[in-house]
Amino acid sequence: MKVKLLCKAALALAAVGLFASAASAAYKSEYKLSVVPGASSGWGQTATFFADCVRKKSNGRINIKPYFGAQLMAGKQTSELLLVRRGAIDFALASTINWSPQIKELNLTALPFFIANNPDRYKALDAIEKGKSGKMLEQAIEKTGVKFIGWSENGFRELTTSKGPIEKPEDMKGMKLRVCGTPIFIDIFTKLGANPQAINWSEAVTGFQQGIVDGQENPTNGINVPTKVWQWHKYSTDWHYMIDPLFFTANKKVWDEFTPEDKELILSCAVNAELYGKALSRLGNDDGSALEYLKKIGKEPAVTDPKGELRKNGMTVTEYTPAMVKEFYDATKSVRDDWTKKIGPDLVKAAEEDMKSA
Ligand code: X2X
Repeated sequence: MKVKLLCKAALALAAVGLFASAASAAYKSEYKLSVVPGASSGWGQTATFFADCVRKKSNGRINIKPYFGAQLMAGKQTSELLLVRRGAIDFALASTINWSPQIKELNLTALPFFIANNPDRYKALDAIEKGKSGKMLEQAIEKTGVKFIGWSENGFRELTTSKGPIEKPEDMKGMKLRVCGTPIFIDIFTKLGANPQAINWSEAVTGFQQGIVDGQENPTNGINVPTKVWQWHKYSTDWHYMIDPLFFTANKKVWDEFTPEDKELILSCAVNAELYGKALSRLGNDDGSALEYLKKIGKEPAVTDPKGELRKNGMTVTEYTPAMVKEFYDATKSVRDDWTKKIGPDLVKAAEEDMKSA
């Protein structure tokens, strides 16, 4: 009897072993991770951090390779969702901005001055991501047939211009500004009297060199400092008008092929990558805890004062007071009203409630 039981147990163990090795044998030799900007951006560094973590924890069994500069979609950043769904891309560290043309709910964090109008904008954002509205966003992403893995952050988007400074809505009149090809941006800047030009990021930098626009908007830490924006622009308007949360995502079939243990492993790396990515994004904008965290994990960056870096390179940085934000908040009311209808009033209301609880 005992022998029989032992035999059965051994057979069962062998079956599990076979199954597990069959599953990992089926793994691809490389998983492609899509990233829109370059490797030195905060976004790019977060993607590398995640891929390294997964490779290390899996002893090299799971090899995720970041592809920077939107190269997996030939520069067309708003095609990323389609390519992840089709399986041409396995993983993406995606931006809400680039996926919002297809997933209208993702315009929530692009509502102008919606989050910036809170006393603590990072707390407000975290409350959204952890709250009911965050769940609704995750569901909207997964409804398209991809796996949501976890949040990260490109950062609050600040305006950099060759003309300036911009202190009130009137100062924006006629400014030719590069934006990405996402409709809400056109509405915001048109409403403010500027002249928005939709250009993919892959072509934008050459455009800045050629001076085809007067400015652009992107996060200071994540993009503006790494691209040395001072080469083209002399003013940074720190109005925090919207934030660009990033999220790790995977093709559903690719995800489903991982064993439960490997899914856990990947999810745990995403948790660490979120902490790392947020620290990079918030460095110099918080009470010092971002820098402390980066030091603790041995990842202190070369530039620890990104705003100071802009000033050091000759830029005028205009840091908005709540009263200045309020003026822009009022000036963009009709855009928030229109887009609330498109995004879904229930989601916007849930986000307002989440932010109140922050
Ligand atoms: O295109 C941009 O500005 C960028 C790099 O921030 C995004 O992909 C949203």
